[in-house]
Amino acid sequence: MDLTVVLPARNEAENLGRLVPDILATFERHGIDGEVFVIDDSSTDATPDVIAELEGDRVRSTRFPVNLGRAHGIAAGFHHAKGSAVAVMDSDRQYDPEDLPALLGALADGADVANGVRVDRADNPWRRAVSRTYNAIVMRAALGVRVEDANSGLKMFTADAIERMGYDPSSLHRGHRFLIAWAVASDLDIAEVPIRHFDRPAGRSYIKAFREGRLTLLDLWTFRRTVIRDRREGAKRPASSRR
Ligand SMILES: Nc1nc2c(ncn2[C@@H]2O[C@H](COP(=O)(O)OP(=O)(O)OP(=O)(O)O)[C@@H](O)[C@H]2O)c(=O)[nH]1
Ligand SMILES: [Mg+2]
Repeated sequence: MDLTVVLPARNEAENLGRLVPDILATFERHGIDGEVFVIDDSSTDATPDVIAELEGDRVRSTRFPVNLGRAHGIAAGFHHAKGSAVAVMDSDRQYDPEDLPALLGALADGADVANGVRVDRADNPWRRAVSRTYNAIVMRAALGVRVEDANSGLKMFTADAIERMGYDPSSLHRGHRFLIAWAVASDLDIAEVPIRHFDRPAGRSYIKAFREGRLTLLDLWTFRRTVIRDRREGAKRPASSRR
């Protein structure tokens, strides 16, 4: 199978009902042998019913009995994915499935990871400023990650890259914000691909900027002490003793 699209979802009934058929239509149009894997993170709206309607050969899902958060949803998607490439896409319809072929193209050209870069962001100036600060301070200055938009909701990885990353967000509060930093720490080759971005057409965002900022900064500290230190120590060990 060419591609698994992982959709972490919490209370996205209205969006999933449109997004999943749109993704399947993209597969059809571009001759992609693909599947969709939805993680219903203990939604309290009609998300489970919508998923039950959509499920079939090319649509699978899992449901968490308690809310574990987006990063754990992504980790579950990585675990269950069957594709030789795996995309992570927000299920709020702020991204366009028609951008998936360009990301696949970047992997076909040799990248391990294709990171979507929102060229014309539909966010308000405040959100854009928070994001710029995050990219400049957390990603670039503190972690040396030189990508334009580390936090976009559309990214793609080769299955091999996922294996090499060993992504385990359990020590972090907001591990999904560190996916690209994780890839960089794992010495993966990252391509940046321009993508479209839209206003959320339905449902609502649960992001609270200050809480998000505080938890992400705590995570930065943990990330440096755990993931980065482990990789450095792994690199120092003789090759024969590495996993
Ligand atoms: N698995 C899981 N997914 C979640 C959770 N919270 C949000 N999501 C999903 O993560 C994606 C992005 O959520 P949003 O709340 O829109 O966050 P965002 O796009 O970073 O923020 P905005 O820019 O405000 O839209 C959507 O697909 C949500 O359904 C959660 O607790 N668990
Ligand atoms: Mg969103």
